[in-house]
Amino acid sequence: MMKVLCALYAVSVSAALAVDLPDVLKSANGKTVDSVAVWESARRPEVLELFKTQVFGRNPVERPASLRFEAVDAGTEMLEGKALRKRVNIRYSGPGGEGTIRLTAFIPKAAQPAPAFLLICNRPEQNIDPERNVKSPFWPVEELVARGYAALSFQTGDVDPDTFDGFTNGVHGVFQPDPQVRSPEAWGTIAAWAWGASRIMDWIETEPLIDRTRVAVVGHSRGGKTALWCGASDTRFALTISNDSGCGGAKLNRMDLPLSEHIARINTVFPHWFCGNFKQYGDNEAALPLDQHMLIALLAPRLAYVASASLDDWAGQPGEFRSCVLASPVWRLYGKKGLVGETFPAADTPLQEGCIGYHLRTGKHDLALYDWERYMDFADRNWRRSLVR
Ligand code: GTR
Repeated sequence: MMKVLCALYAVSVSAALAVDLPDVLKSANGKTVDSVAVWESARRPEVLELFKTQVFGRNPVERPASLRFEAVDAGTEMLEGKALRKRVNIRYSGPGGEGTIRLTAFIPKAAQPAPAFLLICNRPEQNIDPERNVKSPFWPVEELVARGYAALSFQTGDVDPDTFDGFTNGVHGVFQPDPQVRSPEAWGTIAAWAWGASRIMDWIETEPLIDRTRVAVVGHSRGGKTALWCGASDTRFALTISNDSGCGGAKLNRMDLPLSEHIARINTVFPHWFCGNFKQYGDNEAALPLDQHMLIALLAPRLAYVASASLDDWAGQPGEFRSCVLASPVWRLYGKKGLVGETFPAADTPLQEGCIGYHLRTGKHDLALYDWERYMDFADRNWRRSLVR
């Protein structure tokens, strides 16, 4: 019986793999991209534009002239003196009003300027408790600091509420106050959250205690989709980490994984996450001029990491893995290795040799300490850090 089931699984995975996917190294004009110069001058901008116009939407503004940083806590010793905590209100205004992103940063004393992990927090605020009364594995500040990393986080709801409000609230309302004139290419909520992470990078660039050249952006699930778009559209992030990001994140849209989320469903349940144009691809994946491996390819030649969880079929784990394999040729153009390992790995055996890391954690849809530990291992390895333990 077991053998039959395994055989059936193998058949269904190989059937799911036999899909016709757009080639990341073939331009819309049919030309094969065979050099970094052509990738950077032509194909990469073309792919980035496709994700802007067809998936996440176009931002009306990048760094607004009105952006300012207000120190709420200019530096308090925390974690028994091992870290300095800073809190900053990142404020901006536009034609429709103003907004504030509240940033918390714990910077280790032992390693300054410190490399950093910025968490896009899509879970309730107690997960990122600045006082450390609540210690959630979702943001393990103590462990990050112990390994010499600064831990930064902000709440997605500060940038834009996670509800379909007709794009009147949050940063949408600040910069595009009239939703009546919204184009099908206008930014959705995921793009807005990614924009918020970029504004934090604007602050990092002013902070001498953080090494701006070694900053990772991390997100889980809807936050993972956001991290990928953030890293793709803002090349200041040296490492982009997608944890269980699934549909609209790392998972291939065309791979037929019946237990996983599909475009039609995500657009119905979360009509505010993507741009208007993305709606046309529900139950019509074949019409997409892209697939999600091309989103990961936009991170090259920087570092990328995709993680899945064994019980998280909804995120389509083999589709998340396969995207990493199919994005890898872009790293090879640079003479680097993308993902090292073409076979879907067993649980808890991370693949970390190339510039793309991948692991499948045993367990459910979550951002767990195991995930963070592997992300830090990958950063240690690539940033050639002696372990500060
Ligand atoms: C689910 C959604 C997923 C994922 C998840 C989450 O309901 O279908 O795409 O983003 O939420 O964010 O936890």
